[in-house]
Amino acid sequence: MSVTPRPLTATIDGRGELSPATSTVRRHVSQMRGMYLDADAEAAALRDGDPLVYEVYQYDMPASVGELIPCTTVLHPGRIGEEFFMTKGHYHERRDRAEVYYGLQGEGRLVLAREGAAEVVALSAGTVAYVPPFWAHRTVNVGETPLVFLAVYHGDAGHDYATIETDGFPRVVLWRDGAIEVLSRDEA
Ligand code: PAN
Ligand code: ZN
Repeated sequence: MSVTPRPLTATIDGRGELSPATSTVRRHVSQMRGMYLDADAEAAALRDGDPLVYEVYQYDMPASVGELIPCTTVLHPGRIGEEFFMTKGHYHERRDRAEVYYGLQGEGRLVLAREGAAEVVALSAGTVAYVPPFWAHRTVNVGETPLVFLAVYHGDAGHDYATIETDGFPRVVLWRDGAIEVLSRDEA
């Protein structure tokens, strides 16, 4: 039985942690096996202490259409080979559910994909980014400090990671020849 939520306020501290939160996710390289282009660099990172890539602090709400779920992501700086640290990325299980991101700290990119189309937009402190219905989304930290953002999405959206684990994203964001490069995955 779902519980009707009460009004809530929460705060986001200086490192991006939402408090109170009812669930926390911490993803290390080992939880993203196969998602980075460079398998040797991934293996080296796993041998070298399996670094923490990102953390998510969420205040869970009932999984129903009228609800909104607030959460923050702290995406650490780093790379696997040339490829910047990134989130796994997902479609919403209910594909027609949109989402809003609000950048709080750091310098990143939001990679969006839908049916072969792809867009990569900048996400930094002060950016409001709209993830439209039906678009897969992943964030990438292209800076040297944590990328922190607030996300708000529908209670019943759900997360489909399996499609991304199989298909990947059509764009990759790399540090190559001293510059941030966005390339088609096939030409990287
Ligand atoms: C975000 C993401 C969060 C972590 O809150 O869930 O940044 O990324 P992954 O879920 O892809 O691991 C969001 O888009 N929620 O719907
Ligand atoms: Zn989402």
